[in-house]
Amino acid sequence: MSENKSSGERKTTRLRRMLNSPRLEFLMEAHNGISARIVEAAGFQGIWASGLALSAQFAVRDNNELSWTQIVDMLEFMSDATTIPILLDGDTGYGNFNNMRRLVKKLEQRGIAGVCIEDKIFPKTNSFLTGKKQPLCGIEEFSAKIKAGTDSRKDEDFCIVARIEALIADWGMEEALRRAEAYHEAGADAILIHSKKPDPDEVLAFAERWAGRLPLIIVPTKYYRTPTEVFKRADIGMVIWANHLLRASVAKMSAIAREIQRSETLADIESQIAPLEEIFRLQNAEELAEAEKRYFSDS
Ligand code: SPV
Ligand code: MG
Repeated sequence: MSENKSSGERKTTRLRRMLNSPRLEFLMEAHNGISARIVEAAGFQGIWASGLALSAQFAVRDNNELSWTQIVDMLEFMSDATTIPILLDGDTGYGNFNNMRRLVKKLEQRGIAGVCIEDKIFPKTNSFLTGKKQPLCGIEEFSAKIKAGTDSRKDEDFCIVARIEALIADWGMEEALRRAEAYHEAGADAILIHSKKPDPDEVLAFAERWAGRLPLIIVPTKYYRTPTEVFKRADIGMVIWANHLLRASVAKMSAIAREIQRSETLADIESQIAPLEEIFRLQNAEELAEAEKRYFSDS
């Protein structure tokens, strides 16, 4: 089990505490070791290991093209690089109840604090990709997947979040609420209600009818103009900023690559990028320098 060295509290317990806190809490997306470290350094208390961002940084699609073990391997780097909890965007659990059981076991071994699974069908498609209407998993089958997950965790604070795609898939509010009720019953620790609308109306309507029966998580990627105060008033428990470091890095990398290609010199861009010292700092080079003093007698 993974402990935070400074507080002694397990990462799982920390995430659970965030979910149950009366304050609005925030998770920021990360997709590799260095971005995870940047999230913690910025002051965030938790990390969203985004399926979209993890896929994109390997330049593959958010359609389960990445194998689940490739994801778990990257998560290990992210967890090693940080002391704050990581909630994995676990897509559909990468299969049925049995795959879910194995996923939970492996995530616990790698120090991950929780997993969010969505009620779509493997292989999934990103919720914001337009195209054919997305099918949903049956309520009973998905509830069993949640139960299999909770039954197989060794650490009772490992969090299992149920993500409802009924609004995304245009199945309506009543279906979304029916599903939330069933997933609560199955033992989920929180509900993530997702929406692709440019305003928060349906998420707020859901929150009002859900009435705090379990902590509610939202992902305001599409309704990004909504002031955070609105989420606080609606008693939302957690906001996930789901893909913003990936998008920031793509924008900046593209601009710098174009600039160097055009100008054939580094003279104009040095001041626009992170100094090398910042990279060494993020790699914790200092710790190795200290260790060398301890272990190399001639240094
Ligand atoms: C992700 O970050 O991969 C998510 C959130 O699942 S979304 O892309 O908004 O569906
Ligand atoms: Mg995802």
